[in-house]
Amino acid sequence: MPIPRRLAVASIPLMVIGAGLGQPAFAQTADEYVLILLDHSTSMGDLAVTGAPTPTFWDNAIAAAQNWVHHDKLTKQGDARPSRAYAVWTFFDDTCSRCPSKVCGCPNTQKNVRQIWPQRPSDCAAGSGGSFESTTNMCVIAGNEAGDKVYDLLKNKVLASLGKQRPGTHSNTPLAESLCLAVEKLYAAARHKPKLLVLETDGGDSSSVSACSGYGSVPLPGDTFQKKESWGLTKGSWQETFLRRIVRMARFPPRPDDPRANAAQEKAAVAFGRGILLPGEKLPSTLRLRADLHYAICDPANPTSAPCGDTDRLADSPARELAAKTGPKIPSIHAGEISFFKALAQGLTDSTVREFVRVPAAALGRKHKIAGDVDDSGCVDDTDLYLLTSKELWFGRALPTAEDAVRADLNRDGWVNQKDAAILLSTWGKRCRKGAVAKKPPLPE
Ligand SMILES: [Ca+2]
Repeated sequence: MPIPRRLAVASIPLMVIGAGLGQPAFAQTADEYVLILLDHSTSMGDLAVTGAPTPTFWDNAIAAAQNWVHHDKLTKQGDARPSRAYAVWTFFDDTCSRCPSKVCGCPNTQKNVRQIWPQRPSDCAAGSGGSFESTTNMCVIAGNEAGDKVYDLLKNKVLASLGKQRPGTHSNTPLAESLCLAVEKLYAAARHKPKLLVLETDGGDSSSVSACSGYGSVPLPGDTFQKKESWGLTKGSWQETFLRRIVRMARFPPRPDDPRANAAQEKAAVAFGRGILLPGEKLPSTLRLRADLHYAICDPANPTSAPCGDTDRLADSPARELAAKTGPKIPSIHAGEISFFKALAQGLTDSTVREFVRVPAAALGRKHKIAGDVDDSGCVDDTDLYLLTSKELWFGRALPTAEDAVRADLNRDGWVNQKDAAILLSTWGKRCRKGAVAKKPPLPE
């Protein structure tokens, strides 16, 4: 297999599964179990816009994950909201710690995943709305009013602080392996309860070495699984091996307590029967997927920054030339990966794929005469804050044609969130008549 130039990888030692797989679960107190998996590979640091140094795909991934958490928080009707257990995982990168003298730049050691949050019971203790479930190592957020604070903690503290941790320069993409571990974790946590995997990625599996790994598949006709062997996926592709693992979860239950036993279960599931995915096998009925795909459209006639210009990507075979000087425009994420996630979302209950495609920075946000004056009334006051935090806009996307959202996107990153509210509050009361503005409110959640 070719090695992607930007993701230079030396030989990868036998993987150590483990981090974050949690303990075997018995008591399941939540109605739903949610795992947020954030691809923290080098290429996630690529620009999500052309013409400005930010936002990156990573910034967008964090904002998109915050958007989902906010969405979940708002599912409260009266006092009724499902109680949900959450955990946040990222790809594990310990490159620096394992280098001699902690000098970065040595061969990559990133492999599979680790749990970022919660790490200890106190991580969930925002008021009385959260509790640490020791059997799953997940944070259960209450369905009532008290849970709001924990949703805010997850959204505005945990995810926001992760946003500041830029991907390293030697971080590869163990996507297939991480997907297997994530679904195994959810299955072990709550076999019979609803499970949700939230995935933020730019694709390009480059370093999976477990039984779940493989080459990239060709795209599926119509982005749907076919009723035939391998469901229309390339035999032995990572997409097919991942599916083989998850459709056989009941027959080969994960062993989160024992990495070696778990790897054996993966291997057995993937090899079961004739190995290939069979037409009669079914996707798990209790699993949902929210996949957010972050990518650029690379135009050979108008080359832009990375990932366009890369000589090869490992997600498919043969490797593609994103650096081609001629030819059609192509997405930086492989067509076989977009197609796979779309088919998966179609095949699973209530599942979604969102595509976050690189846009010109100049198209985002609005420069107001007075920073923070969302409605351009000439004064920064509660009307501006009211508009910015309205249910329709708050923590949502702000792309051209959504005029209200674009006006409220003060830092011009394509989102309306706390970063914009902070700008508004920094100019609170500016140019307003004396005594006409209320005391500056706290940063809204
Ligand atoms: Ca913004």
